[in-house]
Amino acid sequence: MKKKAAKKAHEAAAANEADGDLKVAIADFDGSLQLQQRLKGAASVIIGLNDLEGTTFFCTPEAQRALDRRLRRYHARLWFLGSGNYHYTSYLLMRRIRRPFTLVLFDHHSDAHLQPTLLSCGSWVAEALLRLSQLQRVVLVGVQERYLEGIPEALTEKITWLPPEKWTAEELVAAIPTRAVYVSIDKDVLDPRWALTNWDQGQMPLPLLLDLLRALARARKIVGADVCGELPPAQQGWFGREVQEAVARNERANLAILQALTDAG
Ligand SMILES: [Mn+2]
Repeated sequence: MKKKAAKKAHEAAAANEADGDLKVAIADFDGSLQLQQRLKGAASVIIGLNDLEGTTFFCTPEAQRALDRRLRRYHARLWFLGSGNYHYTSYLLMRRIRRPFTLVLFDHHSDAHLQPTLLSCGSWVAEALLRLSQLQRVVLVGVQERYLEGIPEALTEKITWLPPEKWTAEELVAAIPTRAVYVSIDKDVLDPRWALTNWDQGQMPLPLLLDLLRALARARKIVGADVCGELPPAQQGWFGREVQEAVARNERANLAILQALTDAG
């Protein structure tokens, strides 16, 4: 009994905190954020996850249960997830939302292709549309048109794709039918000038992304957000100057995104 009550109080305290300042969490799957000292300084918590198996690209059911258990007690509003290989974590975070909401996804890929069995960085949007009853609509910003091919037809009626000429605050807000919004940002949406990831990238300039985020926060209630698209250390090695420069570029983008979401409250 006592234990249960204490746990409840702890959870309530965490929830209250989340309503005030923007709390930032780092889910450290791959060490890709380890060199981003300023970003780490801005985080309330860094959750070590690199001992979990079955989490790269795909998330096995066992890994999903373990991940859920580890993340459950943290109520941050902004999550940094490392490289795009772990983008499916957005699905687990959105599962917590208890009211009708819209997912606004800034990504070069749609992440909406169903895989037969596993949750993955390419399927999580499809899984969310199929399984999360509170998710009313997905708005895709920055997705290249060819990546819309192959999305199951049953899902497309709940997806709005904004072509480049509609990357404006007005068009974006008009596409969102709910007050509550969850924002997910894969930095592969950005032109490589502004960030370097391990996937092919789009052409969005960072200042445009920041403008859209501020407009979103003014017009709607952002109930949660996440950012991925770091360079995975395993693929790059940490010591070259080019890698250092890429990490610095990604950190600048991350801090600017954090700032845009903080300004807006
Ligand atoms: Mn993605």
